[in-house]
Amino acid sequence: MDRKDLEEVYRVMLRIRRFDEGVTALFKEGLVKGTAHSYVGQEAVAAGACAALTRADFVVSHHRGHGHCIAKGASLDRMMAELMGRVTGYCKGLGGSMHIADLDLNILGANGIVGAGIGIATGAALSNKLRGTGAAGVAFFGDGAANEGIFHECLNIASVWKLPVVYLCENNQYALSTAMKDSTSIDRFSKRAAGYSLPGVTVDGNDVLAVHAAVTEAVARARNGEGPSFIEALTYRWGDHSMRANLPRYRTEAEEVEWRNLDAIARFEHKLQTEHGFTPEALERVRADVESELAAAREFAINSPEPTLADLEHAVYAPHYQPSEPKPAATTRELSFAEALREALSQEMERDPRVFVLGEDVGKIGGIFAATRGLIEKFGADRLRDTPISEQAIAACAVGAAITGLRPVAEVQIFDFITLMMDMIVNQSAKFRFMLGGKPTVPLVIRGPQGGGIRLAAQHSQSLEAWFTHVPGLVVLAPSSPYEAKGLLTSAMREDNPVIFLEHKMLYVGKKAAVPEESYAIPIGKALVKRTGQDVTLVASLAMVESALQAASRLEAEGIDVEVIDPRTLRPLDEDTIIRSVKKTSRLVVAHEGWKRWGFGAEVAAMVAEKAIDWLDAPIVRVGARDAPMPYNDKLERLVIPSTEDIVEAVKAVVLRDRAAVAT
Ligand SMILES: Cc1ncc(C[n+]2csc(CCOP(=O)(O)OP(=O)(O)O)c2C)c(N)n1
Ligand SMILES: [Mg+2]
Repeated sequence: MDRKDLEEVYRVMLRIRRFDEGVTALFKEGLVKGTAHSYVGQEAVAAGACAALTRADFVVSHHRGHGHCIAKGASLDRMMAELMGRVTGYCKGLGGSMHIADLDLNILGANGIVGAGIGIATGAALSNKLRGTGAAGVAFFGDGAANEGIFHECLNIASVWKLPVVYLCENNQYALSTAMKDSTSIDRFSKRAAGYSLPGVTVDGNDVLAVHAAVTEAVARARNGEGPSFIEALTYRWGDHSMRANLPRYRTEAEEVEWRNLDAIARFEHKLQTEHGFTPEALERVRADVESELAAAREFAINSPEPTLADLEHAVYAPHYQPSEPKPAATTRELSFAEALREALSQEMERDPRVFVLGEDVGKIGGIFAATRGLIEKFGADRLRDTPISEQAIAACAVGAAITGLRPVAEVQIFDFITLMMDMIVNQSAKFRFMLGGKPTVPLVIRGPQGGGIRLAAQHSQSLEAWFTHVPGLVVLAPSSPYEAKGLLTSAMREDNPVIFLEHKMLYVGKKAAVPEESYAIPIGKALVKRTGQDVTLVASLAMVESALQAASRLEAEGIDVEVIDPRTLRPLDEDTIIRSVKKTSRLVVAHEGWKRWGFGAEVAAMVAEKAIDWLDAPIVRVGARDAPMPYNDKLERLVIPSTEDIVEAVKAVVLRDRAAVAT
């Protein structure tokens, strides 16, 4: 480092310290609310690491993240405004301390979920590798995060794929109140690196030049295609866990004093003066500059307006992809559900080089349900990525890749395994755009087979759509035929919001159907009236659409005229089409395979009750699975899943009850 660089590193360390000391004071004044986590004591880690990076390199931060942002070049004005919840802040006041990010500076976000950033960084590294940018990045995380499962999944996958990333554990020796010695089976985290064939070192995290040297070497390795490295920086936070925390003591005063005496800034000042010829006046000038920057940041933030409800509403979803409905296709063939999915993937991957697929067994064998079969021959192993059995890492790679310019499609081998991806889907992908003030997009698809009917028992047969339809920020698509499968998957890959794409297993084993040869996209949020009728509206999803149509044919013979609606998109729901139909028929039955209680049908029923109760002539009836896990025994499974007969009975109950009333 030359003199200018050394001065800049010093300036960054001071900025970090004075910023967080200022934030602590503002928190006490009530101008910074909620909570924030001071980085004071750890300045050398962020300053040393980021001095080894270019602007194109990325960092992923964590809850104690102000230092990383400042070191990567974030504006103090906009950071301070964010902490005060102002619209001029990095996240328009929607994210706060734990979510500051600036994708233009390749600061990919702090995180309120311990360990999640390790995953997002792994995905960002994959994206940089696939895009051939030559950039690398640093994942900062604490000693506590190094005991999360995602740490292990990601170090493994990054090592196997030789991703350009540096895992930097800021070991401040405590995770909230829990000391490392009480939570960790080894004395040095760097020893874990060997378990993943990575180089691992422990450095003095209060020596900024030692951190800088270690990260410089690791970044060079990453850029050379040699893969990830692990660095443990030993350090100490001076304050309590958070500004809000008011905890009983869990550290001794002697230990706190010992570490304050190892102050990284005082040590660096000494070095600058004794080894690099800096005068006390030169250092004082930097201090004065930093004080005036901070005063200006405080003023900027205090004088900034607060966000409005419109800022909030705009931030939840990026505009949905909206194609025009396909023209009647010149050529159609009969395709199976899997063939239709495969054709959508193939055509879209040809059209858009940003699309790639990852998941367990999706490459060489093309997925256990064959949705990706044969695609590896066409697109290669980089774009058809077989992964380890690491659902968290798969979902994390999708999130990290989606926020850095790619459009990943992640397969969940069986949908029940999505439980292991929940943080990445619900806390990360669904909220990323929102937490960052409504600017970024998160174009990813998570797809896979769900539902029962093929005797796979309780952990391989669930219909879990209600978990995802409940979450603002997600799009939930539910194809009911090969035609819908191709058209909806094409839209999903062009959509700028995270999509949960549900593929019912019975459709995989169901009939072939006519599918246009050319690429086409079905609009998101648009239901299809599959059959028109006058007596009752029957809303059905996924495999229940076929059952509903069969029920309608049977009921026709009994003089009941059923209108069947397939929402196709469960979220955002096409409420207008359903309401219009109910206003015509005055009766509603909803049929789905998920559990009836607290399910998708409950939402449709409540929505219709709120918007059209005056048009209803009969109570709304829901048909859903019995309130039990899926049994293995085939006769019992058939009793749990709603049958065509169940739908027929429900419709009759609604229509005939009403007719009986009219007759009497
Ligand atoms: C998954 C998850 N578990 C628990 C928490 C609550 N929590 C927030 S920070 C923290 C301690 C984290 O320790 P460490 O990773 O060492 O970071 P440090 O706070 O020491 O910087 C805990 C328990 C959380 N936010 N997320
Ligand atoms: Mg810690």
